[in-house]
Amino acid sequence: MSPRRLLALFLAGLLALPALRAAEHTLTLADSRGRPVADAVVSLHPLDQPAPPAAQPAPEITIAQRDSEFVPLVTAVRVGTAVRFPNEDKIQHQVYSLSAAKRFEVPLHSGATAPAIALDQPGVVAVGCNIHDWMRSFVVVLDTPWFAISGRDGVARVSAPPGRYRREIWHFRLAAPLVTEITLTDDDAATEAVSLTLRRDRHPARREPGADATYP
Ligand SMILES: [Cu+2]
Repeated sequence: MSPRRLLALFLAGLLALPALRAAEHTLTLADSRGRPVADAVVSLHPLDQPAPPAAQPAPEITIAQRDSEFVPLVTAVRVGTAVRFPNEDKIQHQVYSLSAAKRFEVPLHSGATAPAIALDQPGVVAVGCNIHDWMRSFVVVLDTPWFAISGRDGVARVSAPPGRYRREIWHFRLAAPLVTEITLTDDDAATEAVSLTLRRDRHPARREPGADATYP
């Protein structure tokens, strides 16, 4: 095939792609006192057309155990993603979840020997360690490719094709996800400020070895 014909085919292919347009949806998340809220998951669920199929083969992510903490604290993935739990510590951890979206228990393990867990249903998978009750991590499993996690500045930026969406904002300190219907347009450049009412974090705090709560 001649180079010119190849080029013509390539250009025709480009024109045939319908969903190259993307609108950018930017949110600034703050708590009721105006402080930025990090680790919120913003997801856009299309109302007018089905979400495009997920990538094959399904991607794999890792959540490390490092210095007796899970890293990262919050992850967002698409349904079908697999997660591994490499242990970077010298001590062992026993990773588990009791969440309806995925129940599992990884046996005591060291290094990268833990098997991959397939996240095959949408929902929030809360991960803990049976030995260290302060350790926790959240995996938000989504049936859409359009999502983002807010940074330390509280900003989350999602690119998606123009259209109508159900927007969900999840945070582990929200009593329930905040759900709104939105419409994205090509020239949507506005930043929306959203105030979140966060509950008190009642998770067990970490106690350092040798620390004594009676004598601070
Ligand atoms: Cu542990």
